[in-house]
Amino acid sequence: MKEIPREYQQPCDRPGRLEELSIPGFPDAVVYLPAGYDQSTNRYSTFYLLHGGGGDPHSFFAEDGLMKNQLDHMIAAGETAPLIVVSPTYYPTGRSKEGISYSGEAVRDFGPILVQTILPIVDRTYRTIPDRIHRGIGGFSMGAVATWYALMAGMEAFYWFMPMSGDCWICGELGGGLHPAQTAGMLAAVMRGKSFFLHVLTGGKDIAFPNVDLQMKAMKEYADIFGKNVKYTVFPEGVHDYPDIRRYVYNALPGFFTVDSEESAEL
Ligand code: FER
Repeated sequence: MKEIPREYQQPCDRPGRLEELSIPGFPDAVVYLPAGYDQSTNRYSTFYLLHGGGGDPHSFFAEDGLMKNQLDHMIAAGETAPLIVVSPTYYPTGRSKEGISYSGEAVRDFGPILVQTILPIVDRTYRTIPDRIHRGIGGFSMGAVATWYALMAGMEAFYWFMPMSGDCWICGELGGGLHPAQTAGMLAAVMRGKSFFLHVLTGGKDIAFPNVDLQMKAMKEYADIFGKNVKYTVFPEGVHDYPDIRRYVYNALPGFFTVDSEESAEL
């Protein structure tokens, strides 16, 4: 696991920009547009990045600028091709409830909403490449739980998946840890016969580690489905917080959107 170069914390001389995008029924999403977006007619891959429990679209794109500066530098250095990053929230406008069970319901409901409602809005508003080979999704903690739900609802819409420090709750709260075999079976049923790339990351000192790890061990049983197209990375010192998550994004994003158009024609 590589460290983020220190200078990536500072503003980049080839900066992208952030703007807000309205989504009916939800607070505005934050959208990262790469340097050159406004000066070109290029189309870009899109990565959906989902915040952790209790957070909002500004959790990743906070005023500290760290996530934005990191993306600017990664693109400027050619570590990842220029891309659009969309950070929506799975909490509807005016939510009154709090807590992990409510979050579990919110992320479950969000999977189909993201695929059916939000993707078309993004594809209408921005110069995306609107196919699954150029669409990825990842998130932190409850955002990882949301990523697994989006996968279950949207194998047709996404090719690239990056759940970070969160398990799949299709078999209930903390289900990846409590019901690993059933969870793996449900995922296998949905992903069988599909092309995809799944990079799961977490930390050895992360509160979600046991759940994620049990789920990943159970998924290994399906070697025909979860083979070379699945990567599982555990950062031994990693904890359940945004600084380590930014580091996972730094390490995993260069492996995304790497299938070229010739290959994708066969998929
Ligand atoms: C996990 C997945 C998500 C987990 C915790 C969460 C402890 C989220 C917690 C929260 O948002 O409070 O596997 O393990």
